[in-house]
Amino acid sequence: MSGVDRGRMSAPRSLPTCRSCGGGRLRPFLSLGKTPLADALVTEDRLDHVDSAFPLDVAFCPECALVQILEEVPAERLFVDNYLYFSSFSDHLLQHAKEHVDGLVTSRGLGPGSFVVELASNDGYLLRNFEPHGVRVLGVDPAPDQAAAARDAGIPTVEEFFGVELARRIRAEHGPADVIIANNVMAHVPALNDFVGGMAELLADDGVVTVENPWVKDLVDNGEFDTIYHEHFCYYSCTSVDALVRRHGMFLNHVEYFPGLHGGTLRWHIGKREHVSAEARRMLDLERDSGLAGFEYYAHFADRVEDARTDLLTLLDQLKAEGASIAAYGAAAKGSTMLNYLGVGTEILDFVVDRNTWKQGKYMPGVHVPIRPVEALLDEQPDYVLVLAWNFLDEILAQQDEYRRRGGRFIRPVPAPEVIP
Ligand code: JHZ
Ligand code: ZN
Repeated sequence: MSGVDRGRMSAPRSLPTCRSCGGGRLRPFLSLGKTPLADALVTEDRLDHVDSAFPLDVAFCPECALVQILEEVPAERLFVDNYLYFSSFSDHLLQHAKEHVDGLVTSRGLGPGSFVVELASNDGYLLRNFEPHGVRVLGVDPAPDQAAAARDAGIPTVEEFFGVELARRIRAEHGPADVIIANNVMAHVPALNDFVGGMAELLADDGVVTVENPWVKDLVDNGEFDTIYHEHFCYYSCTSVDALVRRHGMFLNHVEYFPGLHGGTLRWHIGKREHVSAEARRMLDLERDSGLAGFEYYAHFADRVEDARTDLLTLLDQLKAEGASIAAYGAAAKGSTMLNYLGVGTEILDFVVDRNTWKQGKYMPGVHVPIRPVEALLDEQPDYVLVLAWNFLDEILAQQDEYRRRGGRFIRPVPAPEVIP
């Protein structure tokens, strides 16, 4: 396979300090070698270039329990230059966002006098749900195409990275926020304390911050190693979030769990006044009892990831040996980690399909598998489809009745390789 400058293991180097607590005792537990940037899809004219690859090593902080990667690729390169993720391409996610907004409007009594800020507001997929309620909203997102799409949809959007300085400017212009929403962004932040400090700066004294992110417990328990990539600097638990927000005078007051979202997502409710719910207490206790605040919890993860790689490669090789044709579904960031870590390219996969029109016509980073519209599944009828976006498996299966009726089969890679019956 060509197309990526890959060194299996990264060179030994001095370890950085923890992104949250600043502790100096990070303990690495997994190396995925060097991988290209997961959302840096390759255009046709760049196919004969070598894609830059960066070490992808994961470590645990014994002082605050935060799991984090060691490499820091500049955020501009990740989210301004190479970012084609648009939230609006999943019906499941759109529904989840709508329910989130409806819940907030009811529980917080939001209306025309309220002010809501969303960090990483993407194409406005979530904030647009406030419109019927007359709530004043502001999106913040540094990704240019997504911010433009949101503005086109009528959502005022600040096209900048969020931190204390921007929080002060927003507060000076609009007043304090009654609600701050940060979904799938806290993992993407290199300067974590500046980001959370900004939340504290902007939030009204009686306001609430809701933060959603995949749960590191599910990542480890279900072997979701492909959700590790350079955009994701951190992998959270209630324990690490509690420590983080307390440092900024806020409290983790409540927790909700969505097992079916992105492989297992938590929604943390954070406020300036401490009133910890029984559910938040229960989750913190559960994490303590399961051991995820100790290194031992992660110590054998690398072996399990290596086994998962072997199992999936064995299955794909066996199907190819039988003469089967194989495509993939989802030009997702996690798909890039999966294919590059496995070293699977066009010798195994004919193409990847994706609904996101921005991704179609481009190629997966490193392995250079072409990305086509979803209709290619019916046009070509490959024997098998490897579901790289396994987090949307149910939604994808529901759409692909016809492909399956004609004999096509889906392969789920995570938690263990499985051909869907
Ligand atoms: P998707 C994203 O990760 C981006 P990714 C981000 N880095 C993050 O943190 C996590 O989510 C949480 C397509 N698709 O969202 C759309 C279809 O084609 O799982 C996407 O390109 N048809 C912010 O990129 C891809 O699949 C469909 O029916 O790993 C899914 O990517 C559906 C539902 C999706 O994750
Ligand atoms: Zn720490």
